[in-house]
Amino acid sequence: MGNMQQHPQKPNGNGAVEQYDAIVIGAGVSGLYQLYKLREMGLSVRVFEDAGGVGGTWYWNRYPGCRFDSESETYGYSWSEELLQEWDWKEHFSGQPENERYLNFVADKFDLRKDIQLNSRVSSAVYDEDAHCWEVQIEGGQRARAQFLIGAVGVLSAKYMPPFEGIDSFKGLSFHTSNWPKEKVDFSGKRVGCIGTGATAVQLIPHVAEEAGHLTVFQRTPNYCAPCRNSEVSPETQAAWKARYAEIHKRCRETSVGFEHEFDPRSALEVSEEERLALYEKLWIQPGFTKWLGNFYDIMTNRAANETFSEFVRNKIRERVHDPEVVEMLVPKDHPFGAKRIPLETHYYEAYNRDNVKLVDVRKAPIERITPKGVKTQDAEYELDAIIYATGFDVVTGPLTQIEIRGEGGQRFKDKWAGGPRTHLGIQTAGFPNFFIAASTAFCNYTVCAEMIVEWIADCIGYLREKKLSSIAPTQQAEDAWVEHSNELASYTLLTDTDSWFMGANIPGKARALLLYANTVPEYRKECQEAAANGYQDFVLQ
Ligand code: N01
Repeated sequence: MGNMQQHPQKPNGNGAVEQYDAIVIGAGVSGLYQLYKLREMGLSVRVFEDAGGVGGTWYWNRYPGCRFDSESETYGYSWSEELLQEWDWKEHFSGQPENERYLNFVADKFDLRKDIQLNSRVSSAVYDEDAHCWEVQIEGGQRARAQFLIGAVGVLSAKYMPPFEGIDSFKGLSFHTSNWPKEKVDFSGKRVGCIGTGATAVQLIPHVAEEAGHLTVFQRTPNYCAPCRNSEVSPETQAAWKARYAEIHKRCRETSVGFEHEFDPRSALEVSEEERLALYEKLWIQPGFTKWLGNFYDIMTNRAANETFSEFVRNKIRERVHDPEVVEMLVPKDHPFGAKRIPLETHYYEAYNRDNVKLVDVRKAPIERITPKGVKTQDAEYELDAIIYATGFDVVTGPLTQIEIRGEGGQRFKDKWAGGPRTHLGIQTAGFPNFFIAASTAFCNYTVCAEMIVEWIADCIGYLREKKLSSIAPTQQAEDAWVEHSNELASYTLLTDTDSWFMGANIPGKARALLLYANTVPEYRKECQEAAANGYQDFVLQ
């Protein structure tokens, strides 16, 4: 797994301030490509990465069953034909170990490690208005300066731990899924509790159920989980992908959400019930997000249309779980299908047919505290040897607001974003010149949009250098207009009236705002391209 020796070592903190053209925070999917792009343009670049290895999400989330929900051939980078031809995906929905290997392979192939400093958490970044550059401080005291600062910290990287009383008093083992140990955790014979039933828990639960002596799942809200239908990639399929990668990527750039799937342009309500059900059955047996993203377009915009599919999925769940009481606990009734992220599952519902698995409704009887012995809800105490917190993330805003970022006039990024993300194009924010956010916040197959954003940033930096300009930041008007436009688009969907991490509603006290951009990928790309093609009119250039 990669050669740690090739990474620059962290200095002890007393040395001189290092100087680079660009500093990238994070060596995940976006950060690695951003480094490659900027270095290709001749910039000196330093990546600071908190983790002990590259990979971002695929470094931290090592829990059993972790895999991506995108088809492998569409999730991998599209920007190097050589890479596409050299890398073989083993599974249609590739698992964490393979994804981490892939990103390490990329780091080695493109000799990226020499510019990535691991175990280096950025604690602050302060803009120097006179010099038009950023000064970054690493925990431990090291300092570095660069004209350009790129936050490639991902959207799902700041873990959320509910503030249960007594967490530290638990005598057994505790894990958060996004900070899972590298060594295999042995649950055999143990009494394990899992708090949460989001996409992460849905992947993990069947594996832990098989291994543990007993598993108690603490569920607050059931989800509409759809079958992943993962399988191994045959040599023939591999060869076929390699022959048509250009076509696959072109398709992903043209569809609404960056997958090969595309919504059906018909309304669910304009066809006969027979025709509707026939499509639902056809979608159901296909792998991946087809059931969501290949469905009638208005299941995401019209409650009545949505209900036809929501009920179809509820019935699919009812068919798979034996105990009628458990079934009713697992069937979602409080939100429409797709208004929360759909978890893809393999044997998830069957886990609840096992004798060693118990589902506990913590909406009815909430968790009161963690005790030395286990989990205490309002009506019982569950004695456990291990607790797994599959409790999610402080999404989109968390990864950036936990860094002390200060822009023009010393203004704090954290204060600016207290009411929700404020950007132009999702990439820059007014008052923070030369600071770019290289993370995809669109509803999109992650890599597809991330690549587009990384390239936009690289082109923008290229433009500044060519024109001998020292800084760029969006105008306040452009930012206000973008926020308004994003909110308007969101209001046309069913996303805004459901509590989910999409709305920041998973974190008590977090401002309610749609954290993702609800436009189609082609429209979003067009908006970004136009912003550059018109000479960055919506930006202040100095
Ligand atoms: O997090 P979540 P996640 N008491 O926020 C529960 C991506 N992902 O890590 O729903 C009791 O969805 C909470 O309950 P509720 C994907 O985008 C991708 O599962 O708020 N329970 C919920 O059940 C995904 O959407 C892949 O009522 C509490 C759970 O914890 C995103 O990551 C794979 C609680 C948190 O679910 C996040 O998924 C996996 C409390 N106090 C994940 N607080 C891939 O495909 C929270 N919960 C790559």
